[in-house]
Amino acid sequence: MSGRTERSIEELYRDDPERADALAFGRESGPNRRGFLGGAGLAAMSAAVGGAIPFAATMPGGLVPSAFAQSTPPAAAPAAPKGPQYLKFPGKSDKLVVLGEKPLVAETPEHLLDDATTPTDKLFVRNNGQIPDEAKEPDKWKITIDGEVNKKLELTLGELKSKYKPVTRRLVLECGGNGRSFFTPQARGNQWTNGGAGSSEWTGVRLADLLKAAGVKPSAVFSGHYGTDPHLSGDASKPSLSRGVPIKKLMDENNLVVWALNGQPLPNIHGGPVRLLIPGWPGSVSAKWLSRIWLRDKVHDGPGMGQFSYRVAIKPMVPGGKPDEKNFKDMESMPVRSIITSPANGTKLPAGTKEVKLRGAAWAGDYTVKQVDVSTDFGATWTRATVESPKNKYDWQRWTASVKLPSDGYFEIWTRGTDSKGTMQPHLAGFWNPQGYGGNPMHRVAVLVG
Ligand SMILES: Nc1nc2c(c(=O)[nH]1)N[C@H]1C(S)=C(S)[C@@H](COP(=O)(O)O)O[C@H]1N2
Ligand SMILES: [Mo]
Repeated sequence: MSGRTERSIEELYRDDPERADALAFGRESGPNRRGFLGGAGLAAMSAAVGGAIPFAATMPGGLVPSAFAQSTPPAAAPAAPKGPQYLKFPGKSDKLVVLGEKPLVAETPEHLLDDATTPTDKLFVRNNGQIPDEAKEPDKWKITIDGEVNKKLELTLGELKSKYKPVTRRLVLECGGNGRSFFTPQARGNQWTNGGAGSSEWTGVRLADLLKAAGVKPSAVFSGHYGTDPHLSGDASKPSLSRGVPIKKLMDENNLVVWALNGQPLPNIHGGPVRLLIPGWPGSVSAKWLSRIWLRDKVHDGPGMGQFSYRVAIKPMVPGGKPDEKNFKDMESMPVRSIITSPANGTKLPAGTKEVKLRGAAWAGDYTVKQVDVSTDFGATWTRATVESPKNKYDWQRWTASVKLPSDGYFEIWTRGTDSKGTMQPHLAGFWNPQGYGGNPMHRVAVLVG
């Protein structure tokens, strides 16, 4: 050992993952490295972070402590990047973490989701294609509702604003792949932790009002949503993404055609001047730069539909195994998820700290969150958090809790949400699928006391 002392395990991993692995596991990084943190490894790690790990005895076998898990590059990655890459984009926080550049994708670290209403600069960004140029005359932006309707509807944004009743709601927008990085083996796609979500104030008109005006025919069973963003290849005839929902979900009165975010005109990067917001389901159905909603007499087949996109296995499959398309169905409601938004992962607290106040958020797709529990001893014992009501349906729920610590040392704080159906967050991302949907294991933050 070098004798250096890091401030936290997180930093140890961030600055020198190879050395951190060598300390913990007694050898270089490798595919089998996950899963065993031996007594010697633990002692080496404690020495390196300058603190004991008091609850090591109850550390579940096979689990990598959160501080490691969150900053260890996937075993299959060719070159370990040295720490996260931060977003540089006008109007967006430079603390968002870039997950992909082409297309541009960036997530919000959990501790930046500490506001009750997610500010626009902190809301995650997910694109599948190119980012279109900003509309010069937003009020002339046109959307069309056609297909299985009595009367094709063509409306400008100006007409939307003047002819229909505007509503403002705080709604969770969450990427279908949120939590993907927690799958083992690694699933295909952007490696989201928990930061592909936020709850902001959205203003627009109810989609249901527009559908009523168009007159939905009984033959309409599904929708297809279109935006104007060019395909990554530059081929303008190919949509970058076009998904849809069954008619029952489409008619939900909580769906909005949106033109403002947190009281300001919807920024171009978030799909301005007009986007769809269909809360509770994968974000991919909430088309940005909305140009058309096509009502169809069969399931939609645009890019992003079918095969393994936004789909989960009907019957559990072997993790990493060969998927059979017939065993897949569209992901609908997002699963229950709770996050700790304060303290941040890797926080160092003064020696002698005996109590830590926690803040967080929890949400559960189409459902509500009925309970949040927190643990400081790897789940051996749990403390009930105080969970607020959502501001309106499809909002997230803020929660607070206070936990006691028995001594100085390294602790992990875990949070576990339970939805209104009684479903809890699991310890691990289960029900593996090739593109990694539905990963919602408990969120864990590491704190070092003293
Ligand atoms: N036209 C269009 N709409 C889109 C996308 C896209 O690539 N093009 N991405 C979708 C996905 S996958 C998500 S998660 C959300 C992200 O919205 P945001 O970038 O405003 O956070 O937009 C959805 N709407
Ligand atoms: Mo997404």
